[in-house]
Amino acid sequence: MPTRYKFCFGPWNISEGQDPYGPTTRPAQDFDWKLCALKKLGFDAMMFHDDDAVPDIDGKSDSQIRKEAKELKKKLDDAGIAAEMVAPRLWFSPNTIDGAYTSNDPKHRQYAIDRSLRCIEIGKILGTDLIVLWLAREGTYLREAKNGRRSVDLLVEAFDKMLAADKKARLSIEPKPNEPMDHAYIPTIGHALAIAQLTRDPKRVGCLIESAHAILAGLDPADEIDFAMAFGKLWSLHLNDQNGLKFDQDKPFGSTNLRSAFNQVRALERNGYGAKGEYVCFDVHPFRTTKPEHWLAHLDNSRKTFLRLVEKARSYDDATAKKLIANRDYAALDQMVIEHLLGK
Ligand code: XUL
Ligand code: MN
Repeated sequence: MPTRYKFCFGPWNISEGQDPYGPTTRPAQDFDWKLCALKKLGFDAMMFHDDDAVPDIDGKSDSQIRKEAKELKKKLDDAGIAAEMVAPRLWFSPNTIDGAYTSNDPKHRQYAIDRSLRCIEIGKILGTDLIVLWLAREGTYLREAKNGRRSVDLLVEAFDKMLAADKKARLSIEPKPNEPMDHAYIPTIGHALAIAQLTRDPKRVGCLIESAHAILAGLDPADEIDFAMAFGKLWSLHLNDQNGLKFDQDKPFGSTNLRSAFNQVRALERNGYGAKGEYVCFDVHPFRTTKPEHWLAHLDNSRKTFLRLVEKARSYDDATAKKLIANRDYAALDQMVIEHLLGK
């Protein structure tokens, strides 16, 4: 049975256009507007940072957090929208300036763990066991500033505390090789799956692949998908695009390299991604130039491109490809792929 894919994005994907060099270019919209937009576009789920779910989380008590998470759950249920995951935002607070789980300050490491446990509680209330860990500041600007071996131990210690706190929670590590750090400690899927083996419950530590992050690591996102799925550990996905080794661009899926997007879709198809309920999420942003009336196009377009590429993957001439491969005629194979993507 071919997969019927389910789609997802986060409130941060309807962003306002600010960059390090200039202010917003679109007026802010509130959460209800974004949820309504998600529903109108026909998406199935929303992904959350802990403070997307409960704003100003650090200033709130546990009971206040529970109350607000329950209110959000009701809102999502009423809209018929699922919460795909919750991710602790461990890169904004003054307590995470020097990293979170790997900070050199023990008080700050404790903050990161306490906040992660709160995030797991929010996930439980929203009905998701998936906790995404983008380890934004777990790395260095200056290699001598931290001990890399100790940082691995600290990461494992933090993951173990989360796994112990909730026997159902699954940790999905989202690697990114750089930005904001010069070098991150968990830059690739290989690192994420290797560190999983050091934890108290490796079966509950998997990964999330973001196309742009793989490209920034100089890797092919399709190979990363095949690798993670060979371990049964691709639990979420942030499809987008990236033009070379620059800042994290979060372009619409297929915007830079349609052939790479095609190969990512082929990898998802051959591994049965989605069969266990996994969502296809688009971690894409509108261009800064986008007018408010075109604000959702990057999300709608990414899904359209994805679905067109699913058609292309399913109508790919496998029999001819096999013959060309057997004859080592890769020039003809190359042209066959190009013509298939161009259409007749
Ligand atoms: C950062 C990134 C994040 C994570 C969620 O590059 O991709 O938005 O996906 O924390
Ligand atoms: Mn992402």
